[in-house]
Amino acid sequence: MFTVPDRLKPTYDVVIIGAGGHGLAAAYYLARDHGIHNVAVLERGYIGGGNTGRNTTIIRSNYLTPEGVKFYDESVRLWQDLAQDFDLNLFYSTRGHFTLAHTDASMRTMRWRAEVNKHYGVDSEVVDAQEVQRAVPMMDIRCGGHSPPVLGALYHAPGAIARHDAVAWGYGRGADRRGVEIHQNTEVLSIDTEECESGRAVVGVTTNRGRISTRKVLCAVAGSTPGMLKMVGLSSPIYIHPLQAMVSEPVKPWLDPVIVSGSLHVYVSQSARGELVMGASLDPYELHSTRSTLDFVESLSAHMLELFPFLSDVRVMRQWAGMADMTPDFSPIMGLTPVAGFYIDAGWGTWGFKATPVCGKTMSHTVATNRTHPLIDAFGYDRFSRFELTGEKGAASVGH
Ligand code: PYC
Repeated sequence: MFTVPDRLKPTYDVVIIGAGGHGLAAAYYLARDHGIHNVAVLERGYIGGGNTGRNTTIIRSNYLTPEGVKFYDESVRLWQDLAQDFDLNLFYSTRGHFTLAHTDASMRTMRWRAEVNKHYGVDSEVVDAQEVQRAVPMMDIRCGGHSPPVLGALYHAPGAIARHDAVAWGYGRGADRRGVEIHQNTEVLSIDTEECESGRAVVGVTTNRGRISTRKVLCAVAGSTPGMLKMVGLSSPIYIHPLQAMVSEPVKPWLDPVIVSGSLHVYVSQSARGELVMGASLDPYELHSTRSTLDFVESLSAHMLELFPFLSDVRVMRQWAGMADMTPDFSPIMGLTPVAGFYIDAGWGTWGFKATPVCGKTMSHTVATNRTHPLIDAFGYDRFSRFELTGEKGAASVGH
C-alpha cells in the first residue's frame, strides 16, 4: 500500500513525528487540503503500531463540555465519509452506545451530558433500565446481585466502531499517493532549535538515519510525548499510564450496541468477526510500557460476568496494552507551543482513536497557517499556566 523511500531528503516543509492515525491524518490533510506535499512522517516502529492499533475502536461524541462535544461531533461527521475518501473498507459500523448508570450520582451526570449533547445537536438521551434490557436481552441488569444494578443509561445512537489498523493504512496510503514520505524504523534523536525574535524556533530534526532541515515539526506520539517535549525544552503535566484491552474467541452475534459501565470498569463491543472487544480502566500507576497482565484479565473477566454471566465458558484469545498520555483535565493538548514551528497533538488519555479525523483536519490547518484552528482553541498548551482547564473527566468511559 505504501512506497518505502530508501533515504531521507535533506529538507522537508513539515516533519511529522509519529505514524499513528493522528500523524498520518495530519499528513493526508496537509497534502490534500493545503497543497503541502513535501512532508516526512517519521516513525520509530511501524505504521499504526502505537495506540492506533491498541485501542478498542469506540467512536462517539457524547462528551460533557461544549468544546468536547463540538470537537468530537465534527470527528463523527468526518468518519462517515472516510471509507469512501480512502476507497478502503474501514468496517465503520454504527451500533448505538449505552453508558450504564448504577447510581443516582451517575444518572445525574448522564442527564447533564444528555442536555449538553442535545444543545449542540448531538443525539443522546437518558433511558431507563427496561430500555437497556430491551436493547440487550442477554444482560443481567441486576448484576448478579453482587454489584449495584443498572438504573438507566445515556444512550447515544451515533456510537460506532471501526477497524482501527485500516484507518492508519487509509490515511497512510492517501498521504503517500499525494507525495508524503513515510519513514518507518526512523527514530528521532533530537529536535534542533535556534534563537529567534520570539524565543526559540525549530530548524531541524536529527534521526538515526541522518539530519533533516525543517521549520515545522508536528509531534503526534501518544505515550512518548514527555520525551519529545524535553527535546525542545518544554514540559507539560502529561503523565503516562498503561491502558489494557483484550478480545474473546469469536462467538455468534448477540451484542449489537457498545456497552460501557463506569461502575464495573467495563466497555465491550462485538466485532464483525464475532470477537468481544473489551477494556477496563487505566492501570493505577505511571508506567512507560506496553506489557499486559494476568491481573487485568482476571478482574475484567469478573466484571464482565456480572453483566453477562452466560459468557463464563468463552475464552479470551489475546490481550495487549497501550500507553495513554493523561492530562489533569482529561482534555488533549493541541496546537501551537512557545517554540516557533513546534506543534503538538498529545494528551489523548483514553480517547484518541475516535478523534483521528478531526485531529488530522485541525492540526493540518494549524500547521499550514500557523494559526490555531477554532475547534481546538480550548485545548491549548498554555491553558494550564492560565488555569483555564477544560474538565472532561465526566465523559470518560470508565472511572480512572
Ligand atoms: O472514549 O469511548 C471511549 C473509550 C473507550 C475505551 C477507552 N476510551
